[in-house]
Amino acid sequence: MKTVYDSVVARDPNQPEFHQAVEEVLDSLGPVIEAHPEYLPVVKAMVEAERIIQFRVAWYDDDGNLQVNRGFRIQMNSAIGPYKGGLRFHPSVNQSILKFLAFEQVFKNSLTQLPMGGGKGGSDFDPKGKSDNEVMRFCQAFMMELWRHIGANTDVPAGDIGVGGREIGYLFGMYKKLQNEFTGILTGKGLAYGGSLIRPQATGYGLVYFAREMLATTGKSFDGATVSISGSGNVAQFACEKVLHLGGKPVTLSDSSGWIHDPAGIDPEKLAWIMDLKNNRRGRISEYAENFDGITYTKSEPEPASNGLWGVNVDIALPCATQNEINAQEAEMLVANAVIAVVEGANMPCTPEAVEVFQNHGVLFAPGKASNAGGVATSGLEMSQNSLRLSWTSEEVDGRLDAIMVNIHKQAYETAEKYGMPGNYVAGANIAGFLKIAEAMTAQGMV
Ligand code: NDP
Ligand code: 2IT
Repeated sequence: MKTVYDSVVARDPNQPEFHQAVEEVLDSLGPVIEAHPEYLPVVKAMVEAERIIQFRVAWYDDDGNLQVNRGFRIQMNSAIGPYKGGLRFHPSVNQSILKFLAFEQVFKNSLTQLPMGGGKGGSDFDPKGKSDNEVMRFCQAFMMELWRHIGANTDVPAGDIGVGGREIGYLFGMYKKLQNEFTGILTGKGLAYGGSLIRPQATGYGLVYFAREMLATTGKSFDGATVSISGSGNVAQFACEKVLHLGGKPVTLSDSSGWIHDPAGIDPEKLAWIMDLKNNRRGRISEYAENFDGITYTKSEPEPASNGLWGVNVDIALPCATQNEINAQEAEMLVANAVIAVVEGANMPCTPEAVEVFQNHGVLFAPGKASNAGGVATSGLEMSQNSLRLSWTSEEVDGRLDAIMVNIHKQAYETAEKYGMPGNYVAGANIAGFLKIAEAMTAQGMV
């Protein structure tokens, strides 16, 4: 394992986020390789992307100036199905970040038990502050290259940071025009053109369903629990909504400029106001403090340091913004306040040192690849509906999502027990996700 890790670092020394994601998985796989030495070659192959596409995205802004961005698609692993995973539009996007996300996606998608391989893509384009027309022109320019690399049976992208319903619509329209085919090549589509009910809610809802299952193992629940949530985008908003459904009290949210603390709790009416602020007006979370009484707003600099958000005394923490947003010191703050559970809504929001703090103090901790899998799982359900040319009801999709999250929890929990690490959801998720891929890759001759 050490040699695999060393070769990953030697090949791409400037990819710290990718190294971090690989190291966490390799640390978990020791007992599996001991039991199945025949799977060592699988590990060696899995850390190398099947294909990486990088391309120029040239577009004109509203002032008529040429803008040039970089576009990517990492096609990481197709052993169990077409590449599947989101697109991220954020100025920080580079190969390291997309490779870490694509690598995690492979395990996550395997855990859903749906036939989806893993991929991720995006651009260093920043949608913030751009007009709708600029976003549209960018999306069209991006798809002018991406379209030749994707397909309903090849690679099916979706949203992630900076890519929501608006962007998916523009991307889908351009694909359809180029390919002259109406097909399920993206998920997270609008309901009017092949989207699935509950897909917008799915990551946040699924996260809370997973957290509910974890809490139940120790006889606890969301009822009456205070909850800190970071981010205020797609995942954070619907995590907040589901926490409210289950009787919890969300007290924080954030964006890249700062965070708010509402000790009285973010109720459904305030959440509706936030959804309008973020999804329609595209405003900043600081406006929440100006609009409601009794709120503290704290600026976060430099991002993504949340500058105290994790110091708020809560029972449950749901980081839903971005990678590495909880470090060891912040984990210590949560532990000092006797946090019961930390459940990752974002991908890799806790540093390895933070995870160690939680595990050493008996805090229930779930890695994003298990707890945020509800989004991609519901994307899988959208793909099924597109293939069937049918639409299921919200109740049907939500019921399937809940069942999938219960099953992922069960797999992670039971696998950790089986391999002698009870309660270690990181090891459980990594091993359970790996075994299915390993079997498929071995059967297919490791091509
Ligand atoms: P959104 O773009 O809808 O929201 C992201 C939120 O996080 C915003 O509030 C944003 O603030 C904040 N944020 C983003 N980057 C930073 C940063 N560098 N520092 C501080 N705050 C930041 O994205 P999603 O809600 O879709 O995604 C959030 C996380 O969940 C990501 O890690 C994503 O990979 C993960 N995820 C998403 C899924 C999905 O279905 N959408 C599925 C599974 C995981 P601001 O607006 O100021 O940038
Ligand atoms: O990180 C993720 O799982 C996502 N951004 C969702 C991917 C998808 O294909 O729905």
